Order: sequence, then structure tokens, then C-alpha cells
Amino acid sequence: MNASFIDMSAHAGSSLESLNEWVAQVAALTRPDAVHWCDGSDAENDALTAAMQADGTLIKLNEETHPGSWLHRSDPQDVARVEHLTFVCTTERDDAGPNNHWMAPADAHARIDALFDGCMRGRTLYVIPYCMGPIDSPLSRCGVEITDSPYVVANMRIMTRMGAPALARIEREGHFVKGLHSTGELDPDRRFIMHFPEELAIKSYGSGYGGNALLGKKCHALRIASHQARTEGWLAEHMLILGLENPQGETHYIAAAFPSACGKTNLAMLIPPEGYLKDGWKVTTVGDDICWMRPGGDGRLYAINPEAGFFGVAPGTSKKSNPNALASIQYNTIFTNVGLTADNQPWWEGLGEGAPVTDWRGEPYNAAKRPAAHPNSRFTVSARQCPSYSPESENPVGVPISAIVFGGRRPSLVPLVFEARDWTHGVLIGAAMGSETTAAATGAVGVMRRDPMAMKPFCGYNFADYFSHWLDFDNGNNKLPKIFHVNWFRRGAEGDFLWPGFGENLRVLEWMIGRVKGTAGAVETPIGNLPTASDLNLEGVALSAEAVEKLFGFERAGWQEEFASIGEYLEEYGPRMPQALKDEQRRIAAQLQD
Ligand code: SAT
Ligand code: MN
Repeated sequence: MNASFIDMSAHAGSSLESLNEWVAQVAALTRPDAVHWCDGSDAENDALTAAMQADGTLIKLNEETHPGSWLHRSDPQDVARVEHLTFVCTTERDDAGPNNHWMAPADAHARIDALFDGCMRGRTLYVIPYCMGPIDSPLSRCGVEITDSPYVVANMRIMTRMGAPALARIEREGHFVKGLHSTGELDPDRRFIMHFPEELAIKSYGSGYGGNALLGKKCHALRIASHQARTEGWLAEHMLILGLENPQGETHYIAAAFPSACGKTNLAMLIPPEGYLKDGWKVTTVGDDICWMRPGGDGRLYAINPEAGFFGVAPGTSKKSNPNALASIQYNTIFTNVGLTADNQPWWEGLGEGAPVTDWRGEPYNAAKRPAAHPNSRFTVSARQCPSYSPESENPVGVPISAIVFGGRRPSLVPLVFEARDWTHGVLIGAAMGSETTAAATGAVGVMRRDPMAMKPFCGYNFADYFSHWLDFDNGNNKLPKIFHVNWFRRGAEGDFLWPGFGENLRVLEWMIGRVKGTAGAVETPIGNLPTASDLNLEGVALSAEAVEKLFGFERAGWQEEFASIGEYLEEYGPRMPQALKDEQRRIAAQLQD
């Protein structure tokens, strides 16, 4: 082992002792050639990227058009999350719940440690101290990821507050989430993503892909954090956070949960339609994927974005769909699995300009063979590069949430927007969420499944207990946000999308804030309060008669079937499912029969 391994002794004797001990244990198991403690500095990043360029891990993009930007090509078998290989390992199987794959902790450690045995020979072990959330926020939580992937280090540097300040906080607090990662052989048959919520630990082997390898993200900030949040009285959610400023200068913050690759990044960075812009409406971005919230002294929910960057889906990102995202990724960006133009610019389907010559696998582009960019290709970029970046992202107190939104891809039945009657009804709406699957996870795309609160792949404990935890926030003291459901993806008889989406979604947000303030109208139905087409400002939006009927209509017969299916779904969780939620389902199902 070289000299940098000895470096770790510099921390011995401090309250970082448990960290040192763990690093030493991992090094003894994995046998790296060297150990490097990441400080997060520019010099460190420059050295790492230069080494990755030299060995082909990173390809330099056109420095004139995309300064400081890189392309990484994954192993073609390693391009998405792997839900079938992702486990929650609690002592009691029921604590993980039917929503998770489960393995007993001892068995899980034994199986994955066998893979880690000697896996870092010839490699460097990187120690990445990181903080999820503003470094000085009481809502933030720290972790340390050990990895043998410099690509992971470079991404974690963008996605988290990584390095010296995080290490100082860990030293002060004396505890942290332990994440151990190795790319292993990138063999899908030797791959596991394992979570040990009771030990605040993660072990991930055999994948270099974002959600499997950047352990601060889904593994820590959702699966482990959701478990921590339950015991500590807060919520860790798969939600964007945006600020909506009206012409009077009031800002309302909205948190919205959608499954992966269903437009969270686009909504978080929305640019208002022309007329709204002129009137002075503005959207600011606090986060695009994860939201941690907790009641403040005034009983409102305050939210932080635990992340510092965006790991967004590239395909479909264009000047038209998301100009803020496109502006953000013109420099200092890592692209993963996109195509290349003749002059080495990144390219993906839906970009709307340029032409690919090389596909994401590095082969000459051939439209008949495969798309230029993988459907789950990504960009990694600092949130601060976004023109709509909200400085409130750094507020240690967080931002007060006025509305929570749930939504999914629902081609039929579900109208554009409706409002929950109260908190319990809102929790049921979240619990009953469904969506078509996307390329963010391996497996079939476009299959309808229940994805409660967009947390199906990410809740680190039994969904029945999770719904109870949500219900508990309605304790008489809290001033909770209103809850809404939206569906941007309703299709017409011809299969076309009926709602224009993107910037026009502001019209729906405006209605929600009108409901929060008591100024906007709605019609009561068994499924919740629906706007009529005239309750929304639709000036300048051309909607067909079919669109108006389906976007603002309530289809009783279809909802009767839907509620029967929701009832069956809740039953799958057995006696742990809170009675209040079952009662709510029955109440609405009965109303639907009237
Ligand atoms: O790959 S990630 O899990 O980080 C992104 C997503 O699928 O939401
Ligand atoms: Mn996500």
C-alpha cells in the first residue's frame, strides 16, 4: 500500500475514530492499492478527471461549446436502477414490508461481503465525506461513501456538499450513514444494492449507475432517511421543491412527487407562459428530486433539498421543454450515456438541434439499430448553474410548503388536477398513486403500477407504517399544506397528449395557490375537488372539446373500478395498514356508488 493509505492515521484519536476504524476494516476486506480521503477541492477534482480522461472513463466534450464537460459511457448492462437487486435488510421481515425485497441482515452482509472480498485490488479506495442538505442546517444529515469509482467521486462532488466541511460536521456530530460501494466486475449476476436501516448502513456492489452507486442519493436520502425520518418525526420524500412568485411578490413553495422520469426536473425549472411572464410570475428551483420536511415552530412543514446538484434525464430536454435545464448544462457538466455530434457535442433525442454521429455505446449512430442517447441517459450538474436556482436552497431553516402535489403518468381516467378534501384524504391520494413505468429502472416500460407517493422503489420500510407516519402529522397542532393530484399525461382517443404541459403547467399551480388562499373555485366530487375549465386561466391555450371533457371531467364508472382496485391494494399490506386509510377508501367507494 502506498503512502496515501497512511494518511488516514492523521484522523486517529479524534472523534473520527469510528470512521477511521470502519475505513480500516473496509480496506482489510477489499484490499485497495491506495486509500484517498476526498477533500472536495478543485485540485483534487482536476487530478481525478485528468486520470479518468487518460484511462478513457471520461471523454472530453467540445471545450468551446461545453467548457469543463465530460461524457461517460456506462457498461451497456448497467444503465438504470435495478429494483429486483435492491434489498431492505431489517431484522423483522415485516418491517421492510411487501413493498421491498428483504433479506435477513446477517445473510445480506455475508452475501455481499463475499463479493467485496479483495475487490479493490489494483484500485484506489476513495473516502467521500458528504452532507445531505445545507452544511449548517439542523435538517441535514451526513454520510461517508467509500467507493473504488472515481466517476462516483466526481458525481458526488456535484450532487452533495462533499469534502472538508462535511468531515468537520461528522467530527462534531460523531455519527454518519456508512455507505460502501464497489463497481466490482459490473456483472449483473454479481450485483446487489443493500440497505441496513437499523445500522444506518448501505452496501452496493457491481453497478456504477447513479441511483445504485451515488449512495447519497436514493440509498441514503430516501431509503435510509425515510427510516430515520419516521423515528425522528420528519419526512424524506421523492419530491421536487419549487418557489412560485406571483405579481404581488408573494412566494409559495410547492413540493411535488412524481415517479422517476415523469417530469420533476421540468416542473421544478418551469418558465411561465408569455402572458404570465409579463405579469411578473416567476418560478424558482429549490430541488428537483428529493425533499426532506419537518414541522417548524409555527406548525408548517419546512423543506430542504438534501442535494446540491441535478442528476437529470437528458432525452427530451430542449430549449422548448426546459430552457433552464439546457442553460444549466452548457458547462461543467458530466453527461452519462448520451450520443455525440461530429464536433463532440453531447446529443440526445428531443434536443431539437444538431445531429448525432456516435451513439451512447460509442458506435456509429444508426437510427435503425438504437437511439443515439440511452433513454435513461443523464446529466450531472451543480444546482447553482441553473438560471432559476433559488438562493433559499441554502437556507438552513428550509422553505415553508403551501401545497403538496402527487402525480403520475395516467393515460386514462385521471383528470388534470384535483384537490384532497383534507390531510387523510390527501394521504390516500398519495397511497393510491399509479404510474406507467419508465426507463429509470430496468424492466418493461409503460406498464401501469401502483407507486405510492412515487416512493415504491425508495421507501426504506413497510408502506403501511409509512402511511401511518404520514397520517400522524395531522395532530391538531400542525398547519399542514393542501394536497393535490395532477396528471399531465392524459391521452385522447387518438393517443395524443391532451394537455400541453411544460410551462402551461403554471396555470394549474396558480389554481392550487388560489385554493390555498381561498380565492379559486372548484366542484366537489367523491374523488376530491375539481376545477371546471373556467376555474383555470386558460387564455391562449387551445383545448379541443375532448380535452376539456377528459381533463376536467369526473368519470364515475371508471373511478368505481379504480377504487375497488385501490381497496385491494391496501389489503395487500394486511393488518398493519392504518384503519383510517381503509375507512377513507371505503367512504369514497361508497360515495361513488350513490
Ligand atoms: O438513478 S436515480 O435513482 O438517481 C434517478 C431516478 O431514477 O430517479
Ligand atoms: Mn428520482
